[in-house]
Parts: sequence; structure tokens; C-alpha cells
Amino acid sequence: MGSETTLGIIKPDAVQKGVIGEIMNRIEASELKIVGVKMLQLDKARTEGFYAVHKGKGFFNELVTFMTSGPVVVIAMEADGAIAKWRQVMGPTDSTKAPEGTIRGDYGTDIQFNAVHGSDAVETANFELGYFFEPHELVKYEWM
Ligand code: 3AN
Repeated sequence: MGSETTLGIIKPDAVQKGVIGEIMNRIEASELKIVGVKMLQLDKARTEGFYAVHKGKGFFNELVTFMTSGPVVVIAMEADGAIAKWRQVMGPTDSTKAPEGTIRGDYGTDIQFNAVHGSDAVETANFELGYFFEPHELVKYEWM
């Protein structure tokens, strides 16, 4: 599989619930290593650019409204197979179908208010990481 870096976002619903720490704990309890973190207030243009692949879908405007409704935390995470690993820790997109013990199962509400985002492939991870982080902003651990 090899080492990968993926992008996670703690969405405004989870920030408002006060579970940033809980979500960070789950990342640290998994094999994912946090290599970059920022708290941001997204605006409309930046959010539309990030979700450009979803432009034209029925939920696009609602998604942009939701993602700009409050602060988010963007997180870069590294591990062998980081993309799949983070998606496993998050659980499926629809929180109502996400098992207990996954982030979305425990902190999400439905398919829109689903607590976290994760990249879904190497190409999207590279685009999404570059959208929020300069290469020099990602740290390296000596023990990795
Ligand atoms: P994931 O984040 O699991 O990769 P995507 O990329 O298909 O899911 O969708 C991006 C975001 O768009 C989701 N996290 C969710 O907030 C929202 N979304 C996706 N599908 C729907 C839908 N049918 N109705 C409302 N919001 C949706």
C-alpha cells in the first residue's frame, strides 16, 4: 500500500458540538499521524472551489451554506494506506448508516451534517491537501 497523506476536515457541526478533541483522540488512537492542522472559517468561493466536483448536484448549495456556517479544522494525516484508514475511522457518508464507534456514527446527524470529511483517492488527496497546506507546512516526525 505505501505511505500516503490524506486530508480530513472537522466540519462546522462537529466544531459546534465541541468534539474537536474527541475526533483528534480517535485520529491519535488509530495509526494515522497528524502532520498538519489549521482552524479556518471558509468563505463561499473557497468552499465552492474545494467541492468543485459536486457543482451542479442538488445538494451543492446546501453543502456550501453548511461548510461556511462556522469554523472548520483541516487536518493532514499520514500513514500506510492513510486514505482508506481515515475513511474507515470516519464511517460511511450517511451518518444514519454509520456504525457506532465510527466518527460519523457517533457525532454525525445525517448525510449532510456528517461531522467530518475525508479524501477518497490519491489524486483528490493531493488536490485537497494542496488546497489548504503549503508543502512546508506539513511536518515530518523523526520516529516515522
Ligand atoms: P464523502 O465526504 O463521504 O467523500 P462525498 O464526497 O460524496 O462524501 O460528499 C461530500 C459531502 O457532500 C458529504 N460529506 C456531505 O456533507 C455532502 N453530501 C453528499 N451527498 C449528499 C446528499 N445526498 N445530500 C446532502 N448532502 C450530501
